[in-house]
Amino acid sequence: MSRILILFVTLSALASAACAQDAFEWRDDFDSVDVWGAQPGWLGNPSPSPKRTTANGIATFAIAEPGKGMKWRRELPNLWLPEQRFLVVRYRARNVNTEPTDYFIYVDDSTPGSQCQPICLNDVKADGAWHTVAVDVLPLAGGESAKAMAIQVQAAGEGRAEVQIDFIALSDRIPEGAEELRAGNFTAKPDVSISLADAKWTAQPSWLSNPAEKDYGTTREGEWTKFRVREPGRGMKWRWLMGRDVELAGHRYVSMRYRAKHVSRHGDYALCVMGPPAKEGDLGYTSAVPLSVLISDGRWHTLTADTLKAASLIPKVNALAVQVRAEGGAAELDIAEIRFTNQFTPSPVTDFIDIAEGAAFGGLQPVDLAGQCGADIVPVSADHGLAGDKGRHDLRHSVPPCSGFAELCRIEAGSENRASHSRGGQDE
Ligand SMILES: [Ca+2]
Repeated sequence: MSRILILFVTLSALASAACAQDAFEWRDDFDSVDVWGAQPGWLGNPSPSPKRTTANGIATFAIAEPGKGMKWRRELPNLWLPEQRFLVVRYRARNVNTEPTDYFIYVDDSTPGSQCQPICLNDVKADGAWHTVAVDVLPLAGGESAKAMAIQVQAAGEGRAEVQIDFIALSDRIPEGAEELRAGNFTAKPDVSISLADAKWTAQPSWLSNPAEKDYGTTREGEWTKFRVREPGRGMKWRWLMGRDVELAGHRYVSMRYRAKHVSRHGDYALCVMGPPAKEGDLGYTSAVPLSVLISDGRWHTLTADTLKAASLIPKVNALAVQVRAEGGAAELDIAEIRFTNQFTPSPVTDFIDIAEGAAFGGLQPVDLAGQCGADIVPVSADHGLAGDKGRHDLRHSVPPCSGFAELCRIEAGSENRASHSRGGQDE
C-alpha cells in the first residue's frame, strides 16, 4: 500500500487558511480506561490484582506486589505511521522496575515476528515527576500502520508500583517541551525551500529506456516550472546542477507542491536527490518522491514524503532530477515548490474543493469516514448528500484506505452553502 496523506477538513480550516496548524494526531486523553484490557497471558509474572483507574483525565496503572507486573492493551483506529510517526506520552512513575529492556509502551505495527517497542521500561524515570517523552516510531516499526498499543508496568522490589498517564498520542510532530528519545544523531535543521525560479534543467534521455524523442521540455510559468512529455508511453528525466550544497540531513520530509496531468505512476522517481553518497562506493542519487505517489488529476496537491532514508544515503544534495512519463495523453508536471522540512505540510482545502465566491460555511459539519476507508468516494459522497451538483463534481478518488480521521464536509439541508466539489482525502 502506498503512503497516504489524509486531508483533514475542518470548519476552522475552511474558515481561515491562516489559522495555526493544529497537530494531526490520534490521542488517548484517558478520560476512560475501559478500552485498556489487562493481558495476564502476555508476561511471566502477572500480578493477581492489577489496578487500572482514571480520575480527572489522569489514568493510574498500579501493581501492589513486589516483582510482579501487568500489560494492558487497547485497539487503535489503524493509524498510518508515516503521517503520525511520533509517539508522545506524558507520565509519571513511582516504584517501577526500570531494569528490564522489555517495553513500557508497545505499538502493534501489524508485522508478524517484529515487536515495535518505542519506549522501554529502562527508559522510564520512576522519580514521581511528570515527564513528556516522544519517539519517532516510523524507523523502529516493521510496518507502516499501527493497529494497537500496549503499556506495561513492572513493580520494583518494594512493590506499590504506580504509573500515571495524562495522555498518549501518535502525532505528526514532537510537542514543544517533550524530550525526544532514540533521536540518534538526528538533529532537526530549519526548513529549506529550494527556489526553482532560476533552475537550469537539462534533459537526460540516456537515463531512460524509452526516452521521448520530440515535444518534451521544461518552461517556467508564473510561480511554477512545467515539465512536459507529449508522446504517450515515453518519458524524460531532467537534471539541475544546483551549484551549491543543500543539507537534506536534519529533515524528515520533502514536501512538494505539484500539479500533474497524464503522468504515469510507474517508474522509479518523480523527484530524485543527488550528491556525494554517505558511504563511499554507494550511488550518488536516490529517490525522494516516487512516481507512484503522484495524483495525476490536474489539480494542485502538496505531498509530504519521508526522507530519513534518502538523507541517510545522500546527506548533502547538490543536484535534483525530475522524471515525467506520459500515460494516456500529453503529460505535464508542474512543480511550484520543493521544501526540505520537519513538518508535515498540510494541503490547502481548496486543493480538494472548488469554493464558489461568496460561499458561506455555516452549514458545514465534519463527517466521520473511519468506517469507510478505501471505499469509492462517489457513493460515500452521495450518502452524505454531496453528489447533487452533477457535472461540477470530479470525484475520482477513493476515501483514503487507512484512516481514523478522514472527514468530508457535509452540506446541511437548507444551507446556503455553495461549495461544489469535495474529496475525503488524497491518496499519495
Ligand atoms: Ca489526560
